[in-house]
Amino acid sequence: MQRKRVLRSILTPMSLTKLKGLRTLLLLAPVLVLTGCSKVSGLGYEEGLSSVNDQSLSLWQGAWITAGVVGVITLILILWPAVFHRGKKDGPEFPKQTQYNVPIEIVYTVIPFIIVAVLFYYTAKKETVISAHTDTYKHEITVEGIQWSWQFGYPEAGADALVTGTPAQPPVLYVPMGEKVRYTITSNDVVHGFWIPAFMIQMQNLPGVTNHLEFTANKLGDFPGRCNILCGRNHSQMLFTVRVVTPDQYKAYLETFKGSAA
Ligand SMILES: [Cu+2]
Repeated sequence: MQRKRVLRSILTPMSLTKLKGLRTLLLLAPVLVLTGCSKVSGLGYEEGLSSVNDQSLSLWQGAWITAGVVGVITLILILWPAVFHRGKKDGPEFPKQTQYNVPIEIVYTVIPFIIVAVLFYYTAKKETVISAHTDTYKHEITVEGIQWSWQFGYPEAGADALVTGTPAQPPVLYVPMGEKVRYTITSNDVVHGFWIPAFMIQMQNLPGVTNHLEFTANKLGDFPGRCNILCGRNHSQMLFTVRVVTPDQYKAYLETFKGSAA
């Protein structure tokens, strides 16, 4: 009895609570939606850095917008009963319990299925473009993962045109701007992950498997590269730098190997 009296004193009249709750929800929803939209500039990624960004950025943004909309709707659905279905002054201790409501159960099964299906469709569509193998690439570069660094090879400059890094001296991967490169991705020992965060790419270096990835870097500059598969003790030191240079500078870089071999 004592507890009921305390509860009654806390509860304001239902009509007032309803109005206040509705006002809060109406104010909250656009604020959440707008803060979500203003962030969708790149969400940590830059536009146009590589041919992969051209595909992945809209997918990344779209997934976040979807998550934002779902999040806002979910929040409203959580707050709604808390605000509008509070215990009534003289109501029973428990509200009406609803079970086995088939239409509601169908709705909350079908909606997530549609969300997953839409995300899957766009992901598969982009992935097909990103991982496509063509014969229109201009250059070839080999990327071998080794515990715990990288070996980059430039077959155009000869079989010996190899750059091998160490954890103490991370290697530099030279890439020509605006020209498509086909990367051959292999491993010398365990599974590694060739990852250039800014370019939105990652592909695993698998022992005994040869992977290929084709993309074009479209902005000059240095970009950090990483291994993103836990591959052993010095995994965190498997760093490299991607240096995007002009096609002429790239040609000159390849010449340095020929010079040293002669
Ligand atoms: Cu690794």
